Amino acid sequence: MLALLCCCLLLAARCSDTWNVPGPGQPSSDLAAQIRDMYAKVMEIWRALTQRREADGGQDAGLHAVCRVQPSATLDAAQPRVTGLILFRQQGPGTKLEAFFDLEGFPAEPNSSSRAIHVHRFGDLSQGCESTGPHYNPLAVAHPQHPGDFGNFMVRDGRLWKYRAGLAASLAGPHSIVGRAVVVHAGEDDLGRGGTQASLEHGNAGHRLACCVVGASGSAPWARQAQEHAERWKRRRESGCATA
Ligand SMILES: [Cu+2]
Ligand SMILES: [Zn+2]
Repeated sequence: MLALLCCCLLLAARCSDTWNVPGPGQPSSDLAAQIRDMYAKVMEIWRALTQRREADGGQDAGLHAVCRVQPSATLDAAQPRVTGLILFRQQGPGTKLEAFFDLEGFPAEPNSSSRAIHVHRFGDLSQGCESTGPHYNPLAVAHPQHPGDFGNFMVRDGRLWKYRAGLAASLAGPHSIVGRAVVVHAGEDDLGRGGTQASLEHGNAGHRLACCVVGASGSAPWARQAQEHAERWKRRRESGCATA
């Protein structure tokens, strides 16, 4: 698209210069006026594209999505209320997905625990996380080869905070996860090694604590999270140095 615009710009600029003063055998002033109009329109489209890129965060023109995690509506009172944010970025179609997971509300156990997170088929929270259906499985393969099998995440002091890259899910194309649900489970994913049919369907990850629907977004939430992530790592490094 941009390459085409560049060609049009060069052609229009060249024609506009050449035909400003019509001479013998040169196109009429009508044609010159049409070319100048075309040039002006191309410039207008170019400016609009540039402004849109700037409004969308400048250099980061990839695909983005957000998922605001809420406790399942069908949880009983004894279950932890997990909330937070999951952000996705994909630099372009065909590239691997990156994600920030930032969740809190898990029991603050003395030892860290491991919780499974997956993409489920439906973005339907009408019956809490139960109505999100099975794992999203567009290629009819076994767990944990589903595109949204994000695996296990360590929870420390009731908090899950992780950046992951190289994820197989996509925000574009026929297997896009936009509009589908992300589910946070109470237990650990056995990654298909449980020796049962259930293990090959969902990894025996326990009941559904919390979930959200993936929605397309601009790049601003990702940029904020990336900055916060960098600051947290800096604080961790500094506190590590101070105690070393
Ligand atoms: Cu799941
Ligand atoms: Zn799965």
